[in-house]
Amino acid sequence: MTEIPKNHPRYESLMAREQIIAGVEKGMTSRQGLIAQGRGEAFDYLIGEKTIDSADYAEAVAVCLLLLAESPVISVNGNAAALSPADLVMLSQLTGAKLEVNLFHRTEERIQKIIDELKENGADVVLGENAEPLLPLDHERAKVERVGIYDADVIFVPLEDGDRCKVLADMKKLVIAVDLNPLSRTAQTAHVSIIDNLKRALPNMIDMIPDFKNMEEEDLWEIVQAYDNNVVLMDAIETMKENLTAKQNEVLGINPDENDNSGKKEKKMLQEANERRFGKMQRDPEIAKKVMMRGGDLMME
Ligand code: PTJ
Repeated sequence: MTEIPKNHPRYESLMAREQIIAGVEKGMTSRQGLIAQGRGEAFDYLIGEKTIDSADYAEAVAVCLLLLAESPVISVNGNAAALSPADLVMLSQLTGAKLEVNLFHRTEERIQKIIDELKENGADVVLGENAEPLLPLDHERAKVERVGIYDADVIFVPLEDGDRCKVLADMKKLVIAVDLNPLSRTAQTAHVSIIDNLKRALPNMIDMIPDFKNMEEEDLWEIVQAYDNNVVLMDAIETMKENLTAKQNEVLGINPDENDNSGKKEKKMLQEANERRFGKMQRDPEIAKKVMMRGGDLMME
């Protein structure tokens, strides 16, 4: 494992990478999981690498749902097991949700290794070994345990890959997804979409549990019923747009406060900034060619 200094500005993100790599080395996480992590990192960067208020709200609603459920299940894949094994076990113990390993790139060896990891982190029972193809899907995620995901009323699915989420929703189960990509099929299909990093979402949810545990069921239902997932998705997308605009302004040296409301000034400044950056290139076709070729090299690297 590469030693990451604690004061590195991207410490958390680099540590998560190391955890995923360790998961692959242990045989728990798939190699495809490395790619999924990279995709998550990109969206985390856009959201500002923090839990935004709407995600915090979705996390609270998720806790309420898990506490209200009669047979809640936490579905665990190779990435989740590598990133947050102890927190997954803790969430399961505090909400009474069962843990079930369910994999897209399923091998019995990986199932066993993930079960062992969760047990090493304090879990008593972990489902997944006795899975049958009970879901109407043409891939390995179809395999679930009858006493687990198949019979569950509320399912927590971190880092899902889309189509199972839809199948579960079609089976009238309530699905809580954790996915940093608000545009993914999972995020668009789940009933509660937590647009946050699993590594931040889980401890935050665990912290909230004591407060909600003391509440009456009807008050918990009230919170759940007032929830609108579209607002949460919209807020995440808006936040990403705002962060991108702020970055663009920073790069182009634009002070948005100086702009008039019509946006004309901003447009002109953008145009000027673009001319400054690309003007020389446009005037000199030879430089333009070189830059384009360099771009091609970069893309291939
Ligand atoms: O362990 P397996 O065999 O079940 O395979 C698991 C992976 C994750 C490889 C599989 O489910 C997969 O390919 O997933 P996708 O389609 O890449 O989707 C993963 C989603 O999770 C993407 O939308 C990522 O943005 C998101 N994501 C990645 N890391 C995190 C994350 N969301 C929250 N927290 C993260 N740390």
